Amino acid sequence: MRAPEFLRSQRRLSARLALGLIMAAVAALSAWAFAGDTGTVSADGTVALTISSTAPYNFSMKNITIDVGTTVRWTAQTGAPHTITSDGCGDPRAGACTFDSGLDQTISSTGQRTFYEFKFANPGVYSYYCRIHGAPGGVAQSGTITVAAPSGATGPAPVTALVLRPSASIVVYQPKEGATVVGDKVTVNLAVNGAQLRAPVNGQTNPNYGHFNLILDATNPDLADAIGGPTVTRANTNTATIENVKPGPHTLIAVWTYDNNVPPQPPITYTVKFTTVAAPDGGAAAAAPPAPGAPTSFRPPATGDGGLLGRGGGNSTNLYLASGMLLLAALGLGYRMRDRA
Ligand SMILES: [Cu+2]
Repeated sequence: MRAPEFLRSQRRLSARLALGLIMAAVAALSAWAFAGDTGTVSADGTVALTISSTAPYNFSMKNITIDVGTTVRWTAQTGAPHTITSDGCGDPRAGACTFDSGLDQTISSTGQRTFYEFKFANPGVYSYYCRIHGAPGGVAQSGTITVAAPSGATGPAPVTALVLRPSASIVVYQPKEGATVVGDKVTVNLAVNGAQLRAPVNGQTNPNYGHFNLILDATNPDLADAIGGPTVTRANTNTATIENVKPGPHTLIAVWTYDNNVPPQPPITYTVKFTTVAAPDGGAAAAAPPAPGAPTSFRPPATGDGGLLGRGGGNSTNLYLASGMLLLAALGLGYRMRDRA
């Protein structure tokens, strides 16, 4: 007998978390192996960094080591807006908010500020990121400035992405794994546990908030790239509809992102494989409401300690399930009556 769906989800999540831990450890080690680039210090004691001209944006040197008293200048190459923000400004767990160019006047080659500079007067390891394209902990557009004291001492290593990662998990209830969906519209029901859903907010990486990004049949293995691509459906509610889905097998990856649309690392995802078939009349709009006889597997998202992954009591889950089915039945009836009118 197969384990209940929520148990299998948990196992998948555990396996991913274990893999994520290993990946994060390797990433942390390689980041430190590459630290030590000294850049080019000009006569006036300034190190120049540029920001790549095309997405995915990043800094010309992610990890550099400089002497106390050196000024670092970041210069934009294109009109794309960026910020230079120390990790603690986005997540207090990462430490002090030492510098932040801010969102109100971003760094861009066509804006009023084409560069940002900061003089590092104290030894330490300063991790920073772009509020728009990165997140604290070395996620996406980010870097580290190691400022060495004359003795060579630098201080403790920065807080990693894994430590700062939101403690959220997500689950897709519909379509179910292996389901067949009739029509070219796919209704997706999903939920998050351990964080709150809200509309995207520019520049925010609060670990307690975020939204879903639904990627259908991703061709780009880089999730962060895929999120910026054409196959993504963004959702800040528990239901989303993907339209114009061609008949055939599909893979849906739901990705949880920070408010600024950047996925934490390792990513928080849930994957479902399903198949769509054309509606009998060849028409387009057969999927919502569900066609007669189609499986109506829908469970409304539990909230708070109800738990999405079986942490809560089974009875309340069944109640939710029953009320959800009733709600769907009522909706279906409503649609049918409306159709007759
Ligand atoms: Cu940026």
